Amino acid sequence: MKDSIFVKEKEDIMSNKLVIIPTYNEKENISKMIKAVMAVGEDYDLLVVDDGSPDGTAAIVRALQEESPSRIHLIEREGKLGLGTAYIAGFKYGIAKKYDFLFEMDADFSHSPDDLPRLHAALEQGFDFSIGSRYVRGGATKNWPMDREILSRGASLYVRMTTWMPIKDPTAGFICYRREVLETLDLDKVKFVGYAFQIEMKFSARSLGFKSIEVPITFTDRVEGTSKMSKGIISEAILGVLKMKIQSFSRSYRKDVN
Ligand SMILES: Nc1nc2c(ncn2[C@@H]2O[C@H](COP(=O)(O)OP(=O)(O)OP(=O)(O)O)[C@@H](O)[C@H]2O)c(=O)[nH]1
Ligand SMILES: [Mg+2]
Repeated sequence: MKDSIFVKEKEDIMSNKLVIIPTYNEKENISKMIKAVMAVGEDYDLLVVDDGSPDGTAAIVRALQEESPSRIHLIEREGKLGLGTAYIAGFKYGIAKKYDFLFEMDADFSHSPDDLPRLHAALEQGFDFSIGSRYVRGGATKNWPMDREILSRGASLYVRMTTWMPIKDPTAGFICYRREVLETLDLDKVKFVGYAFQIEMKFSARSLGFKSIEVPITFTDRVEGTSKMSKGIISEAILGVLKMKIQSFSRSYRKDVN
């Protein structure tokens, strides 16, 4: 009898949330980040998707995994395959393990792990995915150079005009999804790898009728490590987003169910 009560309690505290963090050369940030996510609550597990970082990021994750093997997960890929495909690999992992809520978050502390519960709480009001947003009332950017802020705001305006999405921060990469959204979407058809990946995910989910909400966050420029932002990522977005909108009139985003 005592045993069965114990088993029940264990089930109750089992994690139903998975925070997915893609990494490429984040040795300065990753252990602090893992500890910060672990401290958010027992119901938060973490999955790092590392692309063979030459700086040994994965080895740091493996060492910390020994302390909490059931809560820290790691996918190691051969080389730098891009943020978009890293998240797709993470989503598939989280779906297979039946996590109810899956988060996207950067490793560089631009997104604060302390905001994870607020992103989750927004879904309890009936939304399907929540977006940590810099550009709604209460949101902000901290320590961002003027040129980055202009680029980001310009990109947001361009995306809103092109896609007609009523989202103030369409390139945001701090998200909480209900599992159902990612199960319904055809993840194998997601095309973009960089900035545009974030836009495509929101656009596809909304095209399938899923409801989103923006939650104000303060986005802080990375203090440690180096940015992976490139010109290629920006040019992919400019024409790509326009093409995405045109193609959306004649395609489905739903995964085929046989
Ligand atoms: N697995 C994987 N992770 C990546 C790749 N490119 C970037 N990342 C990670 O994705 C997250 C966001 O990348 P950042 O370099 O911070 O890019 P950014 O936020 O657009 O640029 P900054 O604002 O300059 O930091 C970080 O955790 C990176 O380590 C990639 O090709 N593969
Ligand atoms: Mg960053």
